[in-house]
Amino acid sequence: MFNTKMETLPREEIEALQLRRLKELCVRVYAMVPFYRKRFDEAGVRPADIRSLSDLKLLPFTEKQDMRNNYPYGLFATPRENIVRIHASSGTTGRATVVGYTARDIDNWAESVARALGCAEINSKDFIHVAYGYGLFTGGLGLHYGAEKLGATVIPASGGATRRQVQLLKDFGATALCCTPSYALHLWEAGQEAGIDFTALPLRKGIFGAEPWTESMRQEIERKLNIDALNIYGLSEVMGPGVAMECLRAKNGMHICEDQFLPEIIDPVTGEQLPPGEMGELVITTLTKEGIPLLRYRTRDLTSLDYTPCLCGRTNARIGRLSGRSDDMLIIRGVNVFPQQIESMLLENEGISPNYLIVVDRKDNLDTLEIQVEVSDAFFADEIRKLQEIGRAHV
Ligand code: DLL
Repeated sequence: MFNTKMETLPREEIEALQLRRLKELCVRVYAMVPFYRKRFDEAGVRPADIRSLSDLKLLPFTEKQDMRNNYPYGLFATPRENIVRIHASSGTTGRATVVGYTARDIDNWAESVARALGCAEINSKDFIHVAYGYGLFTGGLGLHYGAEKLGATVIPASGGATRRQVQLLKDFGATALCCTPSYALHLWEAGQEAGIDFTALPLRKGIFGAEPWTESMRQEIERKLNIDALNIYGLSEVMGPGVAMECLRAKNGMHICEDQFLPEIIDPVTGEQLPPGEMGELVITTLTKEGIPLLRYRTRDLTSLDYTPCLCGRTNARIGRLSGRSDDMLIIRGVNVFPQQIESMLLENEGISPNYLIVVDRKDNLDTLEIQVEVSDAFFADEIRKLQEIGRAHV
């Protein structure tokens, strides 16, 4: 297992560490990020007012929109030359949320992913097939660096080319698979077509996340692939995968890396903190990040916090399986999609009315998204004009 110390600290020690890091964080963002200085000043709070973890509620929230308003680098808390990596997640109108990592951020991230893999009882002897996309999305590179940190062997397959992936799983003998849960089932189906029997492969564990999934889907994956299927959570704004991870022992909630991420659950309407066990919106404060630290980031993910002892011996709090979002974001094949993105594309086309229907379905275990639109006469006139022009061009 990896760095069990941080995973098994007594509660008073975790909280003492969190408080020390929270105080430092407030001082740093107040000094380095004009956005936060303004927010502190507006709320009449000074970094020195944070004397206990319960003072967290005095601090302002950060929202996805704040990141967009400060696109691309406005929330960075360190000079740009210290940033060694950029990731981004999709935005509504072309403005992505951009995150920058210092070398230490990358190292801390790798450590939290290595710990996540440790939760799955994966070790340096494992062969880890990473089929999350590599690129601006944090899934591929996040799992990659974590697996390397653990000393395991990484197979950086990335997304797509499904038939080939199935062949690689067989030929390279991966023992662990990292991808979205729906893609795991899609791989299984491709295996069926190619005559590759997953139950005969050395594959034993799956690290699945980046999209919502259910207990019954877990059972289906475990049965079809003959593996243990475990839930991993994360979001690019906060870091990427590895913010929380389920342990193999209990398979009951995802342990948060509490030395790096301070969790709260709030009522999404009033913003009030809710007690452990109550369902609400997950809010995370990053305790170690240098590139783009975030105070009380509203994830919009709905879950609850559990501080009761876990069978595995880890003392870190757990979040339950995510049960939806408090906004209207959709996750299609692991990609975050906002209806507003679709709307702004539609509005660019003359003759298409702003009334539309988004139909989300799942076919062959892959999400599909269909957009039904209303078109006006202008659209047809345009189309006919275009056809006439094309016709003329061909004469
Ligand atoms: O999806 C990071 C990630 C990569 C997590 C690989 C796990 C594995 P984003 O693209 O920023 O980052 O999307 C983050 O995805 O706010 C949730 O709504 C959703 N999500 C992530 N993990 C889970 C999960 C990555 N285990 C958004 N269950 C989050 C349900 C999840 N939803």
